[in-house]
Amino acid sequence: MKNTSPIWSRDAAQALYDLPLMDLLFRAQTVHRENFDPNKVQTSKLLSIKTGGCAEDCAYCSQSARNGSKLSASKLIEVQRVLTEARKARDGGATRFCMGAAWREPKDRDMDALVAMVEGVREMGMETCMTLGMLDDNQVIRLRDAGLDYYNHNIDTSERYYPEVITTRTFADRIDTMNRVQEAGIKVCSGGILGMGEEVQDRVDMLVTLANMNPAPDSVPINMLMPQEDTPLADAKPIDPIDFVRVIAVARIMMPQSYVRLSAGRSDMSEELQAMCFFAGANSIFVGETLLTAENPEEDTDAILFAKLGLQSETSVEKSCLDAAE
Ligand code: SAM
Ligand code: DTB
Ligand code: SF4
Repeated sequence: MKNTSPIWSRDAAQALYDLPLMDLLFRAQTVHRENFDPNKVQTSKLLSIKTGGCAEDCAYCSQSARNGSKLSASKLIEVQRVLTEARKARDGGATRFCMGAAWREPKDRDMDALVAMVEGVREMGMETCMTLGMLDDNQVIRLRDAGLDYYNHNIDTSERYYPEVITTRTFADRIDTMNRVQEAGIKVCSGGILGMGEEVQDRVDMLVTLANMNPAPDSVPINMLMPQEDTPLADAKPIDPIDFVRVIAVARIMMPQSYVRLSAGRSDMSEELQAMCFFAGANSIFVGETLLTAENPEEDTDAILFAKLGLQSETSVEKSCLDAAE
């Protein structure tokens, strides 16, 4: 069965993190080659379908109403607008379309529109992903029946550090929604953010939690904090880039069959750092010049990087061949 792997202990995970970098990278690249084509990168496009005014107090987020950010709150956007953006993303080569909403949880009155978005994007031949906050059983079933492929719900950090970052929900709330989604047969996308003032132990613990899910998430986004003005983490000390690479490599080794996504923060990363992340086993990125509200490299910049590194975007056909081979 996919992504079933041994239970990882903290000590074993920490021992990987502490390896000499060359040994860690060699192991990660070896595991990567056993499971994926090392020159292919999956590409996803994000769209914010409801921006700002969020009731949660995530200390990193520009969209929290509690952070006093200047970002104004929007309503859920029209289904047709979503489908227009999805078509553009598909024509630009993205294979997965991720729709994100700044909600604590969706309201039942929004469900018909969300279902129509999933159905419409699927009809275009793209994989669908949503990230809408917490979900109850009914909402999970409706999204599953509409054909939702992935649900993104990040644990963001360790259980220990979680209350330092978010107080309006608990780590356990997060795990509950992930279990509900997984039990309904939707694939889970879950990862976290580095550079929020956490200790190395928190990064390791976060990976242990993810790797020990049964199965591990199919997709693991690793975000580098993009400091947002007017948020409590606006002046957080940036993570050392080599430590960032270590986390990617450890994630690759602990979750050999998951897509590890080099997510937010690429616009502030050098080509060399991104290349090292790909070597460490990252094999997915967000494409397009905006994430949800923050910037991302322009398409031309990514095209130049891919050409320099000899990387290619994974096509939907290749993805379905990989799935069929399992
Ligand atoms: N509201 C939903 C939720 O929190 O689950 C979905 C949207 S939320 C913006 C999705 C994820 O984006 C967060 O869990 C976090 O990991 C990431 N994120 C948000 N702001 C970020 C920032 N400033 N830098 C890096 N990652 C960020
Ligand atoms: C994830 O882990 N990163 C994406 C996606 N999942 C939804 C979001 C990144 C957001 C970066 C900040 C912004 O655009 O506001
Ligand atoms: Fe809201 Fe999600 Fe931002 Fe937290 S991360 S404030 S839940 S939009």
